[in-house]
Formats: sequence, C-alpha cells, structure tokens
Amino acid sequence: MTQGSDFVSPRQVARAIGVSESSLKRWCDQGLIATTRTAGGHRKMAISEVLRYLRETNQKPVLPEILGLPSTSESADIGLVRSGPLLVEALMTGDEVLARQVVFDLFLAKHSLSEIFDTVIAVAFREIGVRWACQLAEVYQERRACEIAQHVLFDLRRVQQVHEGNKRAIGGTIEGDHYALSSAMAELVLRDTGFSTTSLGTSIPFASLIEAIRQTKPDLFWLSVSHIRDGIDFIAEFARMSQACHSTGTALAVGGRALTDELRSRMKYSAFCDTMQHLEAFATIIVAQRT
Ligand code: B12
Repeated sequence: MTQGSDFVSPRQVARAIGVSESSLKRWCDQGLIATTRTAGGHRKMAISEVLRYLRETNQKPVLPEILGLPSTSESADIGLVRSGPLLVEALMTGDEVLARQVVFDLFLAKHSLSEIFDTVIAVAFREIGVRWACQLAEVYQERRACEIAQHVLFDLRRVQQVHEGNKRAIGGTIEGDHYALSSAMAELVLRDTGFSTTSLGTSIPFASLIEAIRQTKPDLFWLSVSHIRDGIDFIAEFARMSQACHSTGTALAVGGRALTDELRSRMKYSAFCDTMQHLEAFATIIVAQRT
C-alpha cells in the first residue's frame, strides 16, 4: 500500500496526537505506523497513514491543524444523522471551516466515505435544492455550497489512503451535465476500494468519452448522469458507449438522478448504483477479482 503525498515528521505527529516523541517512535518501530525516510535518513510519515492509525485506534488528534485538518468541532461524535443539519447550515452560510470540521469529524469517527457522501453530503444538498426551489436560498448560496463541498472532497482526497492496486477506473459526466459533486464522490469511493482513478471532469461529449475508453481501456468506467438534454439522443449515444466498454472489457457503472426507470430499461450497463455505497459494493468485487 502506498500513501498520500503529504508527509510530516515524527515530532509533528507526536504534537498532533498529544504523545511524546519517544512513544511515537516506539509505535513506528513496532510497525503500527508505517514510515519512510527522507533523503537525509530522517523518518517521515504520510498524513494518510497517520489518519489510518488514528481511525483504527479510535483516537482523535489534539492538534489536528498540524496534520492539515480542521480543528475538531463541537459536533465531534454527533453521528451521521445529526451532522446533516449542521452541514446544511455551514453550506448555506458559507462557513467552510465548519463544513470541513463536520465531514472530517465523521471521517475520524470511522464512517466510510460512501456513507458520509450518501447520508450526509447528498442529503444536505437535497435540502439546499428544496430551499432553492422554494426561494429560501439564493443562487449564489447554492453555488457557494458546491464550491465548499468540492474543497472538502479535495481535502478528503489528500488524506485518503491510496492502494497499490492494478485496477484502473476513469469517469465523468456527459455534455451539458455540469454536476461535479457526484462524479467527484464516485472517484473518491473507487480510490477507497483500491482503484487507481482518473476523473475526466464534467460536460464531456459522448464521442470523447468513448475515445477515452478506447484509448485507455480502463477496468471500470463510471458515468454520473444528473442532467440529460435529450432522452432519445442519450439512449443512442449511451448504446455506443456501452458497446465501447464491451469491446475493451470495461465494467460500466452508472448512477445519477437523471436516470429514470424508463431510461434505465433501455440502457445496457454493468451496474446501476442508487448510491455511493452501491458503487463501493460493486467496485469491491471487481478489485477482488484476479486479472
Ligand atoms: C448544486 C445543484 C446544481 C448546480 C451543480 C453545480 C456543480 N458544480 O456541481 C448547477 C448550477 C449545475 C445546477 C443547475 C441546474 N439545476 Co440543479 N441542483 C443542484 C442541487 C442543489 C444539488 C445537486 C448535487 O450536486 N447534489 C449532491 C449529489 C452528490 O447528490 P445526488 O445527485 O443526489 O447523487 C447521489 C445519488 O444520486 C448517487 N449518484 C449520483 N450520481 C452518481 C453516479 C455514480 C457513478 C454513482 C455510483 C452514484 C451516483 O450518489 C450520490 C450520493 O448519494 C440539486 C438538488 C438535489 N435534490 O439534488 C438541484 C437540482 C437537481 N437542480 C435542479 C434544476 C431545476 C437545475 C437547473 C435546470 C436550473 C436552471 N433553471 O438552470 C439547472 C440544470 C443544469 C444542467 N444543465 O446540468 C432541480 C431538478 C428538478 C428536476 N425536476 O429534475 C433540483 C432537484 C433542485 C430542485 N429542488 O428543484 N444545479
């Protein structure tokens, strides 16, 4: 298993956790926290590895800022359900620090990313959507909330453990679909299950997505569909994409609010996922398969 690219020294980790440097070095010697060495021979640790250790041993950092994390919020340990309303308020008021705290508290409390995405972040955005539709939220508040959520997802990516698997996944959204969060979440969930991933981004013409599949031949392609311009065109173009996946041996995982039962009945895919937890379950099986 390789680690994320952000590293800290044993002294920094000791301060962050609130233990002596000698205790920390002992844990490293016992192999409890993996370390590497700098060119000068000094020990260093990946932040993702330190967080793995803290999560597994149910510890919270006393000075999380040293690890680049937000300071622990008053919401620590309030659980998934009660975190939702707090996140809505943070997103609505543009309080990025609180939004990061809410999500990282859940992460440190050992909730999986897929669970946090499905039951807290997506639910918060549903509430923001309702407020927007009822004119209780300004457009700028909705857009700002998306910006904040994207920053939080980026932070999670930075501290995520990266596995050295040989399965590759690429994905994105189709032309006209500007919804970035669901696709970014799919990428993080796939990374969590052991895929090495490349996100192609949003609003990509089908022809270009098909070219990406043909050129890179990934093991899995994720397609997030939150907005469809024309259902008939979509079905025809999706069929070509499905065929491209078939010929490259690529599993095609689809999801998104725009995929109605009617559309789905006319589509060919390897897995339809209502949630990120569904994607996680499907991806786990693929990763477990031998090449
Ligand atoms: C943010 C937002 C936008 C932003 C997105 C910005 C960005 N950078 O991403 C922008 C500005 C693009 C936007 C635009 C519009 N929006 Co809008 N938007 C939303 C909002 C508030 C949140 C969407 C979101 O990102 N949610 C977070 C994601 C993670 O949650 P999710 O989509 O539910 O995804 C979950 C599952 O579906 C699943 N999943 C989703 N995709 C995938 C993919 C895979 C591979 C897998 C495995 C799983 C999976 O897992 C996710 C986590 O559980 C929703 C409200 C809502 N109910 O969702 C309205 C909403 C979807 N929008 C709406 C509307 C009307 C519009 C516009 C038409 C407005 C307009 N008049 O211009 C345009 C159309 C845009 C277009 N051409 O694409 C309506 C749609 C109503 C309808 N009947 O369909 C909603 C529901 C708001 C409302 N209550 O009315 N919007």
